[in-house]
Amino acid sequence: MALREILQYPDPRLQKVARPVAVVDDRVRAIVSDMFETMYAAKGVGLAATQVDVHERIIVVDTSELRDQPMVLINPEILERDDQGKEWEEGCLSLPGIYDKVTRPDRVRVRALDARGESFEFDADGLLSVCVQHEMDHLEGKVFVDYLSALKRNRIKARMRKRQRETEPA
Ligand code: K1U
Ligand code: ZN
Repeated sequence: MALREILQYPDPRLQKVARPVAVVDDRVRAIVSDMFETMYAAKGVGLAATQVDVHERIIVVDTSELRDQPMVLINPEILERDDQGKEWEEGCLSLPGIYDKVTRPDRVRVRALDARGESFEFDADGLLSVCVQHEMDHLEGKVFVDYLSALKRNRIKARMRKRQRETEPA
């Protein structure tokens, strides 16, 4: 297992659309294992492969209180979504310390492959639903600030760039 670097917004690699995983093999399971290590170390509740510069459709999630319910979603699809939207305060490991409200469908039904390559389905609501939708956006090259106004997004971009300049090695 290894920690991987999390790309920071506005890195253009966060805009890449991820390709489907053709075979769930040991190579994919090694990526999954590194993603869990990286997500838990960063104290996140989810992570998309895009964020660690792997452009394949892989997500890891653990929204449990005890951080003991890891979920792997490979080639995830949303089968059904609620008509009703709900507003949540979102964060992102690619934008540390930045939070804002985003409205998304409250409940979704999801189909994905697990780490053995077997298909499974589940219904999600609450934080799990928000997190899965947020991670699936990453696989499409989208980050939560893309839902905000251009004014807010440009301010966030400037703040992130300033922060990156200040922490750059001399
Ligand atoms: O994609 C990511 O960067 C992970 C992200 C997932 C997420 C959390 C909450 C709403 C939407 C998406 C995070 O883990 S953000 C940081 C975090 O640890 C957290 C945020 C809210 C609740 C619980 C944890
Ligand atoms: Zn994110």
